[in-house]
Amino acid sequence: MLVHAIPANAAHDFASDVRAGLTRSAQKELPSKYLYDDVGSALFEVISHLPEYGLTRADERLLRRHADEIVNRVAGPVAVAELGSGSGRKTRWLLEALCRRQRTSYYPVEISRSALTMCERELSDIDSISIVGFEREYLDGLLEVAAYRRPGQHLFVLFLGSTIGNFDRPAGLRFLAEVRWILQPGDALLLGTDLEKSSSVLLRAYDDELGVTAAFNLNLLARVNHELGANFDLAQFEHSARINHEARCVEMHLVSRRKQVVSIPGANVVVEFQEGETIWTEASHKYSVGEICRTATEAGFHCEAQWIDDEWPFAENLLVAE
Ligand code: AVI
Repeated sequence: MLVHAIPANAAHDFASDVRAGLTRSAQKELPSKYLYDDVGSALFEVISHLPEYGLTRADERLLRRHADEIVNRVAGPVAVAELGSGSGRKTRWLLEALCRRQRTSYYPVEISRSALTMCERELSDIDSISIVGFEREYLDGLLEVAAYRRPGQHLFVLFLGSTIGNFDRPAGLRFLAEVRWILQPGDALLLGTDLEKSSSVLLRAYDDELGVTAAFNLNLLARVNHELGANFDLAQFEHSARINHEARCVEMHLVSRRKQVVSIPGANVVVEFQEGETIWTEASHKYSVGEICRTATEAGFHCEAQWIDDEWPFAENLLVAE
């Protein structure tokens, strides 16, 4: 696989985001995109196999069962761009269905180099596929992919796994509108969205018995230690999953077990934590089926079809650019 590498300012962005997030006078926070260094990506892969976390299996089940139908509803010929490909395991079903119809260029866009490598290992045996990875932020990568478009070719964009849920609702709408702006009429977006479910199911899914999600969350502090020379004592922070009923999401926090001071030389900052104070690291918003179509329409798509899993409430939404 050819990989287009990320521009060199990524380390600087990390340092300034850490500084901005941990020096806020209100709730301290770290952006969830930084959960995915090599260790974080590997831990997320394990989370996707946990019995409590049904999201990835539901996504995969829908793609496996409906791949032909989904692909048949997309006007061709197409090139496929996947925003946040992860390991690529669940994408196989769609790519195999497409490759039965046409030779297919597949462009995974990922900020994690190791995820791109895993993705290529997983998918390169498919007949009639060519893979070019982009180690980029989603929209930057999609802009580059769009520049590769051949005359008469449509783009089929995949945004699976309910990653949209990691944006708050207004940011999710803005993101869809920006994707739409890059696309042309008739291009398609397959959007995977986790649906609303009970608080008890969600709390188990985001605070599993084995502690894998806790390790995934705490690894963010380990990353700040490695990359920015900080002295976070991981034993002095605890993972916590919380339901935010108003925002209809589940949040991950890291709770300081005591009053403590942490220095982060690479971000040029010293941070004080009170006992019980938290760093908010992620929100996973859950959607209703109707809301997804309304949001898509506002962003300039029409909702062509939806497929809903019968074991774990999750929807695959095929959106077509107007
Ligand atoms: C990637 N994203 C959709 C996952 C989610 O469910 O929000 C990340 C995750 N966080 C904790 N467990 C999984």
